[in-house]
Amino acid sequence: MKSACLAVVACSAVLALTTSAYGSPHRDITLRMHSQHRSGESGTATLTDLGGNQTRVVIHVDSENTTGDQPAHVHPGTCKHLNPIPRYVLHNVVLGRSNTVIDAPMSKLLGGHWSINVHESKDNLKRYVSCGTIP
Ligand SMILES: [Cu+2]
Repeated sequence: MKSACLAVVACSAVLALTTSAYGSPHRDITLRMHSQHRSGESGTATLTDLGGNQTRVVIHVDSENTTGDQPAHVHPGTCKHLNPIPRYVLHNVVLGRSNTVIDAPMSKLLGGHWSINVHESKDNLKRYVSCGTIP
């Protein structure tokens, strides 16, 4: 009798863990990427909850004025008050596109504490060309 009871408790615990990790994925979020320093690189970034503590980040920005690869990151802070030290490295934006899976749960990225930014080039990282605050 006692062992049957323990088995039920164990199963419930496993079920609870599974549900919290994978059971209720967040909806996709699309945010605006704003052009900075007259770059003309505005567009969107879309976050997709992949479960398992992973999130896909897809950037689409206007690439008319760009050449070459542009570094992109998730930084702590809002676009207005950006911490310059990146927390998650995204694939370079090439012709206005970047698509990266990062090891961060979507729940961690929500709440206005993080921003996605694009830099002009690896040789001119200081010039930010596009930014969007994750709502
Ligand atoms: Cu950056």
